[in-house]
Amino acid sequence: MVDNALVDGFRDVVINAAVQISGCGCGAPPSTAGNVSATLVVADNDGPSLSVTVNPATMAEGLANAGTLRVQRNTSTTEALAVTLFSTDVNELTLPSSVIIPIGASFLDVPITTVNDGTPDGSKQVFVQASAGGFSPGITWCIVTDVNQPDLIVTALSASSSPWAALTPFTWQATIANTGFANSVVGVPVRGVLSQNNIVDANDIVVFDYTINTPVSAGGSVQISGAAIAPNFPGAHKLLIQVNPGASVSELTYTNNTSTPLNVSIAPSYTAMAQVAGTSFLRGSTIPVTGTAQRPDASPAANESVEVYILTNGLRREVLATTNAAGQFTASFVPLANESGHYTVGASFPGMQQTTEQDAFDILGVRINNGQYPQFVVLIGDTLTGTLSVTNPSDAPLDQP
Ligand SMILES: [Ca+2]
Ligand SMILES: [Ca+2]
Ligand SMILES: [Ca+2]
Ligand SMILES: [Ca+2]
Repeated sequence: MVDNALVDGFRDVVINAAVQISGCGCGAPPSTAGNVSATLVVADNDGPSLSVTVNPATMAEGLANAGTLRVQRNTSTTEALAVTLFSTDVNELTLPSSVIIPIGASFLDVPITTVNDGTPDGSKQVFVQASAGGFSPGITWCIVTDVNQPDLIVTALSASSSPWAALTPFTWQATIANTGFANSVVGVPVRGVLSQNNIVDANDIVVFDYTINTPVSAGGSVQISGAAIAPNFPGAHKLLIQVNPGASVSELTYTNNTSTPLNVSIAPSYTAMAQVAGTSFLRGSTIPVTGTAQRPDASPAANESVEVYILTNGLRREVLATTNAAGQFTASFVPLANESGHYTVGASFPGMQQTTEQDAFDILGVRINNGQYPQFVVLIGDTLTGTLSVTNPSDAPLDQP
């Protein structure tokens, strides 16, 4: 859902997916949400609006104080505000039909009552809404269940500060909470991945697999931590951890098992420097490039791939080389037969798209008539007069003998 800073009011959006609600972290139960089409009402939060959150997202049946609905306003608190509350399924969840956010308060916490319906009906999703005249309503979902199962979620994630050097260890810490109604079994898996988005999927790089070696008691939490090796993928990533990634352990909801992403980055495990012997070359020459690669501790980066990049006029070309035991490399840049101009060169860990100039050279040559074959129409015995452009695209003067 996009927060577009416009006063839109209600809009209907047809979705075909499992719904995950950011406010409560809850979603459609797996048994009902597999692949359904539904109309999602997108409420506006620009202008006077109410927002609602339910805590916890999953509640047991038959409790007078099963959880709390927080009703929040985004307007001045100088007056009290009467709010109407609505539950889509009063056989599962009831709320007071109206409440008043008092003067001076921006929100009100309302107790939620869940209903024992006397039938083994599993987990039910209930939609709750708060509305008031002149305000966009607040909407959220929660789950009312009679299933005696755990519900594991990741409530905190941190890691040693990045950039991490590639191929070196980093440490991570997380809190796994159980918001369900039974203790979890021993041995629930936890997976850590590096992702480019906020979802654990097949494109991600798995950085660790961990096993929780204690039960997590209902209503309780455990701290877990470990060390893992930063993979050789320099750049920006999101660290995500997911508890019970394969749904191998039964729990109430599987859509709330992934952590909030933690932005991290990985630095290349070595850097490289390139140089070209000489400053000017004749057209058609192969240009020899040499250099060295080294680790962050200044030791040689032996037997590693190095990308040599050659830049001219916005064109970037790459030549791959491999370092020897002393971290040295050689590469050959073969220009096109007729090209000339000013070139800059550098070397890096492969794939970084670097453009930093480490050395420069010129390929000498002139460009006549802007690269077109000159054509002249002349009569026999006539004298032709005119001009022909001659350009020196290199930075080197062409007045040397
Ligand atoms: Ca029920
Ligand atoms: Ca029931
Ligand atoms: Ca869960
Ligand atoms: Ca991903």
